[in-house]
Amino acid sequence: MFKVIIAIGVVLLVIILLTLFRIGTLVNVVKGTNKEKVGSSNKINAGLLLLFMFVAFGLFFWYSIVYFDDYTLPQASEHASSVDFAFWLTMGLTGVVFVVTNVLLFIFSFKYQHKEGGRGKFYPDNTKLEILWTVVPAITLAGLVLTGLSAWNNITSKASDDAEVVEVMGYQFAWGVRYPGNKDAELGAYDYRLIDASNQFGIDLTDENSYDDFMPLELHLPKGKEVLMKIRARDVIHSVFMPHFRVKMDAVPGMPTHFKFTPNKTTQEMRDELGDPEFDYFITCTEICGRGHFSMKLKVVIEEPEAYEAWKAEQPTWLKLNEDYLEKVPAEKRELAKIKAGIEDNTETEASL
Ligand SMILES: [Cu+2]
Repeated sequence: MFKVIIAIGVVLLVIILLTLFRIGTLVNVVKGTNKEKVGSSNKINAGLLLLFMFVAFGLFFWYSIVYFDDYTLPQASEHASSVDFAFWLTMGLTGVVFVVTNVLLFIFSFKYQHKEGGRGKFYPDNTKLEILWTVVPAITLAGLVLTGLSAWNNITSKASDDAEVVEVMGYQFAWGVRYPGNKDAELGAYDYRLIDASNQFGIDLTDENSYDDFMPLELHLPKGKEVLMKIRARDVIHSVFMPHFRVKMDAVPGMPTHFKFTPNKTTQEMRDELGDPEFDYFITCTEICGRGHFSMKLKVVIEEPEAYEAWKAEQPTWLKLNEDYLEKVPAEKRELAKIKAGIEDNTETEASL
């Protein structure tokens, strides 16, 4: 409330100053003392532009320094350094150009403000200069694009055959994850028309690969192993953001995307590094997707491969937790489904599989 009052006060003050200024100008006109071609507002504007430069750059540097740690989180994946390199190279080059051009912009607008009797210099063209300011940015930008492209290819190229596959789905307002299961390494087929309150992934139960799929409430991944994250969205556009892994990819309904990366620090190692025993990795949503956008956060656990395998083996399949969906499995596949889903603890049948 207090802030609103201050804001209203500032606005009123500006209006009063402007009104006083207008009155002053009108008085001059009436008195006939206003002989200048360009009024004093020209000088004031030039001064205000200079003032704006100091205030804006002050805020720019202040913000960059205060929040520096928030956008330079410690890295936790193998490709993170290539992303950071592309980021800082771009930031460095564009940052320098941004500061130099803007300082000149405001200084020139002050220095070359209108003066009585001042004359402009006629300088129509300079071919050498034009070639220089075309070629240098062209080469620089091509370099930036190539650095970015190489980092992009690194994360979107085909994953190796033994990569850990996990599916992440964004919906209003949470993340769901699906694993291919312990009996086969394939994610089952899906169809958005099969989505209902329990079958949130639209799993197609005519596909044998779906019987052992499981959907835990946390995302677990092994350290040091390539992960292929298959990403989709159920309703609107979301975006997977795992800042420590430098993973960021849009989740678009009807257009599956993917991201390949290798985590290289377990949750415990990161806790030790940060000296924070409470620390957890997370996936968050970085695309404003509606009222509950802020709550789209899912815990990510990175473990040593042995611990990861043990965790995986313990996960109950989705079909086991939703046994009534067995009736959607074609009759001839029902026995197989029960075995793969771990519904019947029948080691004999399992062995004969
Ligand atoms: Cu979202």
